[in-house]
Amino acid sequence: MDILNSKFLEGFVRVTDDAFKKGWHERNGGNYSYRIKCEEAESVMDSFSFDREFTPIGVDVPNLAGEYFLVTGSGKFMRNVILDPAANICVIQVDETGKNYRIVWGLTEGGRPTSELPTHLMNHSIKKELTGGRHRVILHSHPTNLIALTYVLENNSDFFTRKLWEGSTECLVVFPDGVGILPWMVPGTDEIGQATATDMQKHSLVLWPFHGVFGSGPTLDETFGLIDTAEKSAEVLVKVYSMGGMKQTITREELIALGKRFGVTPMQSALDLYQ
Ligand code: 2HA
Ligand code: ZN
Repeated sequence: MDILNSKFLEGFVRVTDDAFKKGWHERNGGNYSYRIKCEEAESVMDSFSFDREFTPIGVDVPNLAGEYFLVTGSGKFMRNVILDPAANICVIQVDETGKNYRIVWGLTEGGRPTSELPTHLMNHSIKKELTGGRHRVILHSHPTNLIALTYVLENNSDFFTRKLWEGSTECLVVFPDGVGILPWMVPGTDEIGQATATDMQKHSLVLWPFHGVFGSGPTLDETFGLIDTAEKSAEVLVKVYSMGGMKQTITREELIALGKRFGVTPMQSALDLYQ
């Protein structure tokens, strides 16, 4: 089958377009990757060509050896993906050592995979291991309200998590493991990739202050929904702080009751921060 007719590519393109329309992807902002299932890769193998050289990833991801990923292109605009997927995204294959990759499909007008490839692959590596292979998606976007909050709220994982849980009742259920937050760092480097991957061991959402967010999940829908839910809460919080701040909120006891009702274990240090 031509990869352009595959369900997984169609799903990937739909999410890039939805996210652009949400206002998360100005210019070339943001980058997405999907770890393709074996049977999906096999079904579109005719579309791949294996004549390019492998190039270094910059990091070692031995547990991703041989895997195929659908990845957005460096410098490509998310809004153009739907118009011409083959020119704006690519499939890469990781080699047998987990140190190198090559493009096997896409970027028909030239280019490289996203500048954040080291962060994407390190996050895939960690999440594949931690979830027994369940997580397949890493999304990096620039949602306005989450970014705005990083200028105003204390940049601390417990505090940020607690406020986002308070910003909408569904949040604790959708991300009980809370959000991680890094110090400001230069994007596109192995260092920020390593720091993000370390936080991804505890959370499925990691904020980059004054920049954006990384989300991890099992499917494109789940991961898009995760970021969308956090961003919705951030929008409520921005409005609340703009109106003079909280006069009342969801209490610690109520958050605990939510966790019990929906069978999730909320991040303890965020619950214990205050009453
Ligand atoms: O793709 O978002 O972090 C551009 C970026 C870099
Ligand atoms: Zn970015």
